[in-house]
Amino acid sequence: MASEGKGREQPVTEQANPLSSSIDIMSPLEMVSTLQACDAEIFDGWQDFPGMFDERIQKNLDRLVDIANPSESTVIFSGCGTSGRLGFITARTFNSWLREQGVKECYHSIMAGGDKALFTSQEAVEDDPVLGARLLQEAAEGKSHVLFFGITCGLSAPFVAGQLDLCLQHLDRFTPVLVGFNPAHMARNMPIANWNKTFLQVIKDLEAAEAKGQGFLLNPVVGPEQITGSSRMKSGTATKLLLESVLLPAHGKSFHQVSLSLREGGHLYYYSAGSGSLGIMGLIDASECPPTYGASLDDVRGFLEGGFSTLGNSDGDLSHLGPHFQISTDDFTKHMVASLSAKDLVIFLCKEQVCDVDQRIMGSGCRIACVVVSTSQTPSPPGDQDKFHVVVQLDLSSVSQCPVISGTGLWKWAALLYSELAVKWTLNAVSTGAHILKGKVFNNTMIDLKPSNVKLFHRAVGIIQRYSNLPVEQCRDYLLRALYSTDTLTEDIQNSPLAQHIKIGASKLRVVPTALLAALLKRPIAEAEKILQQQPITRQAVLASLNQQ
Ligand code: S6P
Repeated sequence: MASEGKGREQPVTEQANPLSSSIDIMSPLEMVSTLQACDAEIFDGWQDFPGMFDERIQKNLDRLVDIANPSESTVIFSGCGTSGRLGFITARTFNSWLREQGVKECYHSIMAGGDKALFTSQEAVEDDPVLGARLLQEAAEGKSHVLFFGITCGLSAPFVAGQLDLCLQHLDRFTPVLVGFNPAHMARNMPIANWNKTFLQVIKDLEAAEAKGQGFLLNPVVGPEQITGSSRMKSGTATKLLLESVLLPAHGKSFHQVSLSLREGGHLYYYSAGSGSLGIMGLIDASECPPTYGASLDDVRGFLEGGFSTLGNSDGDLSHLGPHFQISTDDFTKHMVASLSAKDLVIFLCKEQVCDVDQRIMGSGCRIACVVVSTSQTPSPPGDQDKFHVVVQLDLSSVSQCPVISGTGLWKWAALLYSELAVKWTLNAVSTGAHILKGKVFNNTMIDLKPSNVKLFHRAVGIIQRYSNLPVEQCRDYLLRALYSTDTLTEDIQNSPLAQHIKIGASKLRVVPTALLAALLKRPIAEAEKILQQQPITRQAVLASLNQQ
């Protein structure tokens, strides 16, 4: 069976970053500097690969600024997981800008898995190229020209491949842009179920279109992630920067303006107090924790003042789908406050000054922190900071001096985008640190991922292989044994389609650590499960087991 990267170079987005190889044993302060050092590679580049400032990338950005004329074109963003969410928030922000100018909205976003995937991960949809193409076709209906941004950090999502392929078949109507962070030759070259092309083949067609100015590949290399494969981090940031690097000047031209809580079994809540899209960054960050760290839907959650009406999603209020779709701060007060305990941490996201805190939250004994983003040059009164255990001030006022954005009217929007980025960095650091402290990371690899789609299944096999050095077939067997909690892989299991394994992988806990431990110790699965029950911190369990051998 083919495996991710077998016989080929590992894509950069799947490699381990040498700078963070000891992040699992760092102090929180060291963790933050390590996250920062890795983030610096977004701008400084990585090895000899073409980075953000590469001539081809810059030329493509310039061309796209010309094409993305908001009064003339329709712009559609699409992606899976973080990539889809960042497309959503970009469309949302730039549509409000257009509304404010009295111009018809031109931005749309497609999120694999629909609106509910904005804050609960729906990983399996990522593998469906036919669905991707169908949704794009529907979104593009009646439009004469569509500028399509397909976002897939790993150059791997079949959902996006299907859409790019549709565009490439109809270059008279579509201009496809692929946003991702691997060199083209590292794109995934594995057969895609129910389809006749690999991602690499689609990229070859896109490169041919690029040569004729009919398509674009925006794929600067920004180096491996802080936590291996966690593309929500650097790749997510770079996605946001690339999209905004096109749209901010395009708009300017058109309008002539220029975890400790988690470790103790508690919860982390982001509470957005009137901070609009900053609260959406909280929802996005929270939604990433289940697929990235195998966290439960309750571990990290985001709440937004105004709920769905602030979110502005196309399907409207989804709160009837269940408690995890109840996302307003009113829902938080109604349903969550009663169960808050001293183990929980509530982080308030505020603009300009710290916000008021409901007495019931204060009285619950939970820990409260505040992230305040200020962009104004006239500082607001600080507010009552004493009630918070920690206040993090993100002062962005000096960015307004930057000559590129000092023109009339542009600063307001640039300030919003910078604020979102600053909040993204801060919350990514908080949730990453919390999960490291909870023991989800070994060296800088998240080993407790859920094998819930094809990419994650192969990544799981790769993790077991990296640390056990066993042949890939044996690693796959260990993964199956852990998935089915058995040491006997019957013909039935062996012959089941990958989709069946993935279905189980979506709900089962600690599959990869169990498989890895069993592989390292050559012990039965039941024994590995027992060891991990006694010592849930994965590195300690692995090291203790190795020491005892
Ligand atoms: C990654 C995140 C995932 C990815 C999704 C899309 O930290 O958990 O949800 O965003 O799998 O990946 P890609 O490579 O197509 O952008």
